[in-house]
Amino acid sequence: MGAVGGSVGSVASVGGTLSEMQRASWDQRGFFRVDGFAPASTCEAMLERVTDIVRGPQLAESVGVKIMAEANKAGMEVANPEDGVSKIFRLHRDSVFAEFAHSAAVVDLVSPLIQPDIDVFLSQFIFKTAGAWGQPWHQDSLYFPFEPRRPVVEVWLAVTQATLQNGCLHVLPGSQTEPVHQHVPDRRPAANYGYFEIIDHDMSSSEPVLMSPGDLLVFDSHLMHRSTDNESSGIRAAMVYHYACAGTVDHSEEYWPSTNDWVPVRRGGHVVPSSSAAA
Ligand SMILES: O=C(O)CCC(=O)C(=O)O
Repeated sequence: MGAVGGSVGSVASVGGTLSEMQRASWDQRGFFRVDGFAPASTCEAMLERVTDIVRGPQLAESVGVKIMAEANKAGMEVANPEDGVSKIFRLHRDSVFAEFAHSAAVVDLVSPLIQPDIDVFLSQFIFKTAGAWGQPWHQDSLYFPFEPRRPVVEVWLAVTQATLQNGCLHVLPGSQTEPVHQHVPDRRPAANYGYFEIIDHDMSSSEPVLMSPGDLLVFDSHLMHRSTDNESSGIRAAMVYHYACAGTVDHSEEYWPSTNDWVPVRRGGHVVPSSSAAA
């Protein structure tokens, strides 16, 4: 199937069915990747749009985003507003971000993992500019006090290259079978908002996930993962979405106010177009 913007991923799905490789990786390792999923033009459009949003307070307000500052740069003078930003939440009703979230290519990948009807409830653009902190070992379900708790699926799009030096993701294959472990607050002084860390598990068999712009990682909300600090001089950007069952009861508001925003992407076996979902 044509992926977002028309490019063809190396193991892209057809009609909501995972390939054997994808299914085996999902079942055994808790994730799968689709290299070359999105064209360069999609990544460039996302970076351009989010940069406009960060630089334009009125635009940011009209889109309704929530902006999280990069704590490791607090008080520092930065050349551009985005250099001091860690993440931007609530982008999935906006332009290129909505188009991606509702694209048949993405919904097809998520459909075999969540049945029957699906919402996208969380989106984040992670800037991770030079010097930004990584996010310590965690399971996403820590952040999701939902009924039912699962399934929740993350879709992580590399907007730029993700390397060991600039702070790629690392995953612990097989850890999706674990319950949600105890997390302690990120032990770095003045760590980023909401960062918690697993310290009671052996992570020695973890693997780095090196990615090129347009590559996609799809993973389970119990998979243990982290990212390291950006020690390069460039940006390591990613666009992240979370999907769950329509009708999920969400108790997040008291913990993470104004972060989630439930929007239908699949109903009755069909993709819900972004324009009608956002209306
Ligand atoms: O991309 C990163 O640096 C961290 C992302 C992450 O942990 C997540 O998307 O759950």
